[in-house]
Amino acid sequence: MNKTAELHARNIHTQGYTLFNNAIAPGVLKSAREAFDRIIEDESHIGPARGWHNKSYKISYALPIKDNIFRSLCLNEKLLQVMRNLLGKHCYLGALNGMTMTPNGETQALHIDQNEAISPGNILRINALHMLDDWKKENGCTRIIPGSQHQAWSHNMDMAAYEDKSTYIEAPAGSILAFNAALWHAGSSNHTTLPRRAIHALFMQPWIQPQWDFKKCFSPETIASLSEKEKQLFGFYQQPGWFNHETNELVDPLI
Ligand SMILES: O=C(O)CCC(=O)C(=O)O
Repeated sequence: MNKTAELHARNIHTQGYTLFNNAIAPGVLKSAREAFDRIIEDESHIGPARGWHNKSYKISYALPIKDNIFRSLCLNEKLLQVMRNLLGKHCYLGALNGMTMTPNGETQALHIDQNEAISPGNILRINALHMLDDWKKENGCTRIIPGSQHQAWSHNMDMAAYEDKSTYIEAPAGSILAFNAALWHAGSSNHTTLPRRAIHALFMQPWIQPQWDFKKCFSPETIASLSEKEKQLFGFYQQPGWFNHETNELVDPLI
């Protein structure tokens, strides 16, 4: 890894997060915004009833099956080398969702993005939030509590009591905020008239179950068009090793 990648990895170990600047090419940013807006609009007839559109945000799940731009968005070597360093070379994307904080919406409570309440010293998952807009406190940027990935978390805690420790992550569109999924964080209330958009790319260690089994999500036609890199990224090879009784060979799909 180069020095910059090492610094990102160290930041995630120590403070729980890091920020990549200028990480999304302008053309990709434009296409991702257009595709995301269209998808949110297309789902507006089902979003509220399913809880995807609520008082604080609108969310859309499994984006790579809805537009091809989300197949390539995370094939970003600068990000991937840090993910592989921290999660292992066979790490993969277990979810790729989009979220926008609704104008004049409510704030989210501080939380973590995994079921394991504490995994001291271990990084199981990293959420890489791709910013499609300039992020400011005013438009509901993510807030985090630096170092909180080392503390136990529970649904019963009064999270409002920790708000004074939070840092608002302000950064220009095209940046990526990557954080240990055990870091306490939340989307904040958006006080502007425009949505605040982000694509959440959840990287995980190879032995962890994904949120989405992309092998099942993609159509056979799309699977036929995926590159090897895309298949690896979307977890097509994540399965336990097995013993082939016909050839008496051990088969490890990850090698
Ligand atoms: O988009 C954000 O600001 C963070 C949202 C979040 O933390 C979540 O939905 O789990």
